[in-house]
Amino acid sequence: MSEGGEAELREAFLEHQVLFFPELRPEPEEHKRLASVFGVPEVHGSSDEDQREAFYADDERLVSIIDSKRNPANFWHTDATFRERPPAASCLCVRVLPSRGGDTMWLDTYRAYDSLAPPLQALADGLRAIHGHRGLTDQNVHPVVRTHPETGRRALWVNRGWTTALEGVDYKQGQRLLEFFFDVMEQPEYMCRWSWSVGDVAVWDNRCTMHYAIADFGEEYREIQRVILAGDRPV
Ligand SMILES: O=C(O)CCC(=O)C(=O)O
Ligand SMILES: [Fe+2]
Repeated sequence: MSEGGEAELREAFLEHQVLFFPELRPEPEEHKRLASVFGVPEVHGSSDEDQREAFYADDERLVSIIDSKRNPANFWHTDATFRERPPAASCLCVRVLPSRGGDTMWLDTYRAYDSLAPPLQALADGLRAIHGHRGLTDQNVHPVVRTHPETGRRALWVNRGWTTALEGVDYKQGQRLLEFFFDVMEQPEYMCRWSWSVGDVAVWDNRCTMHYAIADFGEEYREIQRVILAGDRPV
């Protein structure tokens, strides 16, 4: 791909937050190359910080192959926010599809922040949240409102999957506030849904989106190939 083409893709990525490449069917090396347009591939989490079991399609362990049945992601989340430096982006190809179902949804967390009245934005701006489940993943504290390092836009940045409490806030009060933020974020108006064909690739920005892998395909097999891209410490 030309340098101009890559710059255009990066621009579209920052503007649209999720990009789709229908039926690209990339081999692992091609997948890594495509993902590299959007950042620096990093090794998939080791099992002690991420429950997922994975096989690797390459020696560097940058391309993982994951069985969706054994590693469901049917909850709203942003990838590995329990890490100190969560992945900036993820690039996914669906290799095996069930006979029906298995769509994925994403939502725009900039719009969730923008929807808050100024006093509620100020409340969110002042809070920090704890991410991760002790014994299962790392634990780290991140701001509830994240400023995107490239666009400068602010996004609500808590998720049902990994955010467990608010720092320095009474536990019960914190749970109510988190529920409020999740409700603000999880609006159909902010969502898109992709019905996969085999070989489709999606790349999304973890700094301003959440996603949900719909687990509606019973006992059927579904397999994904995935590359994650290194990220900054959220500010
Ligand atoms: O399988 C999917 O559609 C998405 C799974 C997921 O959450 C991920 O790969 O980060
Ligand atoms: Fe995910």
